[in-house]
Amino acid sequence: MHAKCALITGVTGQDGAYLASFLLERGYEVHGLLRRSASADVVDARLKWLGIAGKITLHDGNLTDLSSLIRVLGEVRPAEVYNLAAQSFVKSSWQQPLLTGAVTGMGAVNVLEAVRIAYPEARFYQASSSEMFGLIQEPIQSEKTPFYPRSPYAAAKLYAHWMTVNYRESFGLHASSGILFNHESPLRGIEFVTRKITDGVARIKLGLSETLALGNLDAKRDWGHARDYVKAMWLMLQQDEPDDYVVATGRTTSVWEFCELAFGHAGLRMEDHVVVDERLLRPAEVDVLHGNPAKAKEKLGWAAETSLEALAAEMVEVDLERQKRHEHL
Ligand code: NAP
Ligand code: G4F
Repeated sequence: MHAKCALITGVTGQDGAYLASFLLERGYEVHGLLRRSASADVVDARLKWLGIAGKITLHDGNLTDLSSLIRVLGEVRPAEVYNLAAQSFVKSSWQQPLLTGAVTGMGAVNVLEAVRIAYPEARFYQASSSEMFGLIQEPIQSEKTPFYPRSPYAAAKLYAHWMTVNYRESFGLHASSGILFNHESPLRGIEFVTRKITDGVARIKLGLSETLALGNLDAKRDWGHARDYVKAMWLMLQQDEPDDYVVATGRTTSVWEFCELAFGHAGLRMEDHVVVDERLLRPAEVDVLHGNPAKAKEKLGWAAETSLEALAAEMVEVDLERQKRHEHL
């Protein structure tokens, strides 16, 4: 039987790596878009960590280059396209607003255009974000909650989100959006707060440093495990009709509380090590995100499987091993 074929943009990122692994386990032929880098030796580190680097066909391309996307879509003719590529770090989006708009916003439209022009039979997934809720308009956010983006990143994601809806309604594409709340893992980029904390805990535990500087400890997020969340992406593309879904755990926790979990797992007290550095505060903060995943549960049969305690423990353990072996990711 011919394997199902999927194309993932952002395959070298956290979610791309877990999704590729998930699809390979289900017998998919997996293709990924790879942007050219002068550091080609490190760019597939996450795929190597999961032991799948040699199992994916990589194609040279960039979200800002429509011609490369049309070429890859035409060559691969995938049944499913997952658009995960983005400038995804919110804080950087104030320093690079135009690049964030070009990649995170217009880049998604380039992928939609490539699908429409080169292979409209493909089902399309857009990586939308809970950041779009920003200055929250309801205490618990669902698909019906109005958006209020608070960063160039969130504004770019909102544009991409509505363009996905528009291509569905205008051209009949099977285009779905997952409004995913924060999800983390040992493959999370080191600049994001959970990974920064678990890496910091490992360094302090091993005597490599004494303090960890953080920004707003009162911010609250609905944190899940990336491994669980890629399954929701796949389930959306298995539905007869395309749609939009909130994907979340339904539990919100402060940065402070995540620190307590991570430091506590290593037998440390966060109060002895965490310092607040005002330079790490953001020009506009998203104070709290708290998702309602009822629709994903009802229509997709999806629910988060990993507790925050288990997630923090896994991340601390992996970072301890990495620091002991002088490995970096
Ligand atoms: P990530 O680790 O930052 O990965 C981003 C990926 O995009 C990387 O593979 C990166 O390639 C690629 N990329 C960046 N610019 C590109 C360009 N111009 N052309 C082609 N590829 C490009 O992000 P993630 O955490 O896996 O998130 C995946 C997606 O979900 C993103 O769109 C993110 O905004 C969205 N999202 C994430 C979360 C979350 O909590 N993780 C929640 C909601 C939505 P390099 O490896 O070369 O840098
Ligand atoms: O880990 P963060 O940088 O993630 P943020 O901004 O919530 O964005 C992530 O989740 C979004 C989904 O809601 C994605 F769309 C996006 O791509 C990304 O994956 O920050 C989380 C919170 C913020 O409130 C931040 O101000 O942690 C706070 N924080 C406190 N100290 C810090 C720090 N964040 C970072 N990165 N570094 C700190 O030192």
